[in-house]
Amino acid sequence: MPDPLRVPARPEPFTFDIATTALVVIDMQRDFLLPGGFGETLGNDVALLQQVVPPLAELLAAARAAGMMVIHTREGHLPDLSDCPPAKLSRGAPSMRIGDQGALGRILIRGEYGHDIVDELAPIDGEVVIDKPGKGAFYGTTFGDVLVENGITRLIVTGVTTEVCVHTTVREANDRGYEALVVSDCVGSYFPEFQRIGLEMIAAQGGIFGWVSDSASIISVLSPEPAAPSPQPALAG
Ligand code: TIU
Repeated sequence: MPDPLRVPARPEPFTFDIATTALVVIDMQRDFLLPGGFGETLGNDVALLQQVVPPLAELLAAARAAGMMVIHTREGHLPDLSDCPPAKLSRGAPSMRIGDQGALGRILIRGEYGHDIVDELAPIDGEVVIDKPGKGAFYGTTFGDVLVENGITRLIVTGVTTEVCVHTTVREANDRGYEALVVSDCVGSYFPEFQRIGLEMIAAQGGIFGWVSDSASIISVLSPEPAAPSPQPALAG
């Protein structure tokens, strides 16, 4: 068994093994990131979420290269909305409701163009995609079973939005005994103050429900610089 990897993090370093850790990519869907989707119908500026894509693409590449399990989630509903509670359907004053026809297809409906993950972070063969009706990845899904079946005990959590689906999933994970590291530049919020405070809330009180680090710190332990080659002795000639 190799020594665990150790990442600088708040409130203290986070240690993990590649074999028992999953990179979780939450809801990086067109519906949240692109104009015309669910996020914009709620009145949000989606540009703030798009900043997450480049660092997350780099972290995803490093996790794949290291052989770490990758799990994507997508928030959305069945076409007949039978899995969408009235409280969710009627909440707030969006310009369009879940299920309405928008520029990217029916808003937040499984199988529609807007419901799928942005091209830059598209799942590859062998990666798990969990469709979830709620904000948390555990509620109404097989996510917990997938973690158990694969011997996963620690999660590196990315995606959107920090204070909604990321927080809900990390809190659910913490209550189930998983240790979760949230990657500050690979999670995003429509509200800069929620991004800052949302991350502080996780790491405060001794890491009350998780750890916080950044993608550069994690990539540097997943893909350490190769050791400089030792000088070759000159061949006698
Ligand atoms: N609106 C908002 O901030 N988030 C959501 O509705 N879902 C997720 O966070 N994925």
